[in-house]
Amino acid sequence: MSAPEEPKVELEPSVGAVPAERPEFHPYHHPAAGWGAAKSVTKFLTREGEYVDGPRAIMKMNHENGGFDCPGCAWPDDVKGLKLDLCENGIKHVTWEMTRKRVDRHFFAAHTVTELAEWSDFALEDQGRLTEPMVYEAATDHYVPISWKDAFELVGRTLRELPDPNQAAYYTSGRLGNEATFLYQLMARELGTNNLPDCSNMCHEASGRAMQASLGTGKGTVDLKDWEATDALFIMGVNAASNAPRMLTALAEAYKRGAQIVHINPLVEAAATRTIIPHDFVDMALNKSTKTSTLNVQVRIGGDMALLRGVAKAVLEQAKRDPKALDQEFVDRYTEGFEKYREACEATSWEEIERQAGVSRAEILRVARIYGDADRSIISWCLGVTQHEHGVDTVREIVNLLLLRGNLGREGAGPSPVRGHSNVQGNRTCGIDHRPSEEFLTRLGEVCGIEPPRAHGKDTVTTIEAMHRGDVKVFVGMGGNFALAAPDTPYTYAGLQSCELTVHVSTKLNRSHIVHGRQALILPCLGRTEKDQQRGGEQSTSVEDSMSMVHLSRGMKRPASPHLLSEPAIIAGIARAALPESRTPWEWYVEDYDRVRDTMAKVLDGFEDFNRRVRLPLGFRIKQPARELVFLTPSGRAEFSAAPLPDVVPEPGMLALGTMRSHDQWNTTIYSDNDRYRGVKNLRTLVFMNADDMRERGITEFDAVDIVATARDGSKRSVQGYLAIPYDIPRGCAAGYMPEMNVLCAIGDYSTQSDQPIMKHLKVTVTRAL
Ligand SMILES: Nc1nc2c(c(=O)[nH]1)N[C@H]1C(S)=C(S)[C@@H](COP(=O)(O)OP(=O)(O)OC[C@H]3O[C@@H](n4cnc5c(=O)[nH]c(N)nc54)[C@H](O)[C@@H]3O)O[C@H]1N2
Ligand SMILES: Nc1nc2c(c(=O)[nH]1)N[C@H]1C(S)=C(S)[C@@H](COP(=O)(O)OP(=O)(O)OC[C@H]3O[C@@H](n4cnc5c(=O)[nH]c(N)nc54)[C@H](O)[C@@H]3O)O[C@H]1N2
Ligand SMILES: [Mo]
Repeated sequence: MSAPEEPKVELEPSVGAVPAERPEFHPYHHPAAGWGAAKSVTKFLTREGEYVDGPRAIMKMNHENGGFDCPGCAWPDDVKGLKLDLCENGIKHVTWEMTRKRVDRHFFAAHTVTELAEWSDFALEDQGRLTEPMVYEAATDHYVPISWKDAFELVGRTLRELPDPNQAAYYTSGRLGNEATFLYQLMARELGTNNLPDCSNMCHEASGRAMQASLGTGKGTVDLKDWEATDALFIMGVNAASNAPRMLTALAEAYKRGAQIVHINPLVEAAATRTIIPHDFVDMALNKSTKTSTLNVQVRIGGDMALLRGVAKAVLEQAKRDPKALDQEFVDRYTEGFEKYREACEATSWEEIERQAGVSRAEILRVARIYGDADRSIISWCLGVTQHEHGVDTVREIVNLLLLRGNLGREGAGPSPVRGHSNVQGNRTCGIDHRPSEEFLTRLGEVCGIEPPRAHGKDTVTTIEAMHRGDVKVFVGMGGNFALAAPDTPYTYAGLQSCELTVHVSTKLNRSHIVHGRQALILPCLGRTEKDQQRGGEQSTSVEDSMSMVHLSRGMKRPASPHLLSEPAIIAGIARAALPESRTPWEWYVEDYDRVRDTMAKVLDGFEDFNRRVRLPLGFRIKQPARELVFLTPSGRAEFSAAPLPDVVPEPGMLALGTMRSHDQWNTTIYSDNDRYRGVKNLRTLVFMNADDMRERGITEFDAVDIVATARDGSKRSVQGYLAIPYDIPRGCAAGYMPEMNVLCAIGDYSTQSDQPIMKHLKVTVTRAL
């Protein structure tokens, strides 16, 4: 192998990590977004040296006809089009990708991998954008340059030599565009495996499975127009001001129009108070805030299902006096299993509901009254609902409640999950699924002329377990940061390290490059903000948002390095090397992504006439049969579920701990050690606790504590020296940050319903550090 020539890129010295400062905690009393956000953005842009390019690029973001889709969250673009619907965190994500810093071959020559292993995650990503393919050289413990051709050949050869194609796993993080996604799953299936673990396995798997079972579709049924028409919004388990900031606009507009907005969350997050609408310049100038909540209910961690059951019980009790409380006609006509559900509600006592929800009957009745008074209701949720043992049952309970009053298939009503990564929903739509349907595989096989494997593949957790058994030897990460995002950090590290080959397609240096297999490759790709020039001209890729809108995204910046390849080109390169005899026209597809879309249109439901419709000004919406009251369930009707309530109350002395994001992070990417809306500065190794729980344990503010988590199998995992912060959180509950706390999540503690790691309900003890 000969080392390729060095690419010429603009280099800037790195500023290094932000210096450690004294931790601070001052409860936040300002509205969400507004000037606090503007100030934070300015600071961030200045630090990243993006003063000029940043704002100009941002003007191109999320815009009708051109521009790129925000690589941040999956909240839909404003349907009114050209409004400046930006958010602080979207700006950070874009700027993060467009940084002028570069991590080049000189950087890798200057540091061994062992040395880099000592660096913080912040420091690794802060080196800037990757510039050329690198391969790990064991003899020197350095990453050294490798040509694309040799890199593809290394992956191809290793894959060809595997005795069983199921010994490779192909991970996806939700940023991949639809076209790359389609090629990626095609490659895996042509190679003979359905091992397609993805970030969804840790995120909204429960939502998909629950809605599939209840409604025959894995997706929500509402769009932004419904949000604008609804009478009552129920927002469960989402920190919207940080993680879906553009939802703030929808909440403020709903409030102004007199809609009810109920937040159900153990914490009163910033989105549950008031906001200054970020794009409303008059409001900004006048510092005028709008409320974003009419009721906050601080449910116990894991108590949502009990709370929903209580609301349903109240609706059913009310219906005995007032038949209008129930939409009996809808129930009779469109649903199945109502009587059993009614019995389940009646059989669940108020005492049990109160105990499990951690909310009084009186407060539950207030929620029920709001729900009962509203003609049209939307229930929206995110990880606070899904990352639990009983995540599927809880999402099904959400649907149960909606069905009782016919809140489905009409304007302003329905279930509305808030997805995570900008294209995580599109990834699933376009075939990233370790449990693909027979129907999909048959169509894929027919259209693409391959023989897809039928056996289900591995998800995130089972991939890690298989690495330990030696059953998965090659790991390909298409984006993401598997080492840190997955549960049980040391166990995941050991799994990756036992691989024969780890390959990461990435934009920036991260932990997953440092915790590597016997052989390892870093393959740098174009980001979403960058021009993607192929033989057929400049290319666009399509993405799907939380509300099933598919539209095009086109980068406009010069690539961070001339040696970067697009994700489709990298997949095609690997595929050709691994499948030299393949009849799939890999290179031809990459020349013009319209060709990929033409094939996708034949394989995927709802993608007919894809190339034309995706070019419509706002793209197109994938049809949701459930919205038309067509239910692709075994009974052909929407199915009530009558699951018993789980027991979520911690044993005496224990706390239920939820891991979550701070305001200043993107999953495993940490922008700073601050969490502005929760009033925290310069601190991530913390645990939020109820003041009474602290007192009971003799702990005061900023005391160092040890946290020990007990897994189902009785094994224990711990962190030491975390600082305790008294916070407005129900008794028996605690919270702290991922990914630091992933060391506390046992690999075996995943939901028996969704296979999702239980990241929001760890059983822990917290004691003062000695
Ligand atoms: N800026 C930014 N945006 C992001 C991300 C990011 O890291 N940074 N990540 C993206 C991704 S991949 C995802 S999936 C989403 C995640 O978006 P969120 O779901 O908001 O993510 P978390 O930070 O885990 O916050 C969980 C929320 O649920 C609450 N909660 C915890 N336990 C419970 C419970 O038992 N019941 C209820 N009702 N609430 C509970 C917590 O208090 C918190 O408000 O955001 C996406 N957007
Ligand atoms: N304890 C705990 N753990 C969790 C969670 C939790 O709430 N608690 N949440 C889970 C959830 S919801 C999710 S979604 C996962 C997130 O898991 P991942 O999606 O695996 O992690 P990210 O941190 O989003 O990935 C960041 C990396 O993506 C790469 N990247 C960024 N942009 C691009 C691009 O355009 N192309 C490519 N190829 N690479 C790019 C960069 O190299 C960056 O380092 O974490 C999960 N882990
Ligand atoms: Mo996610």
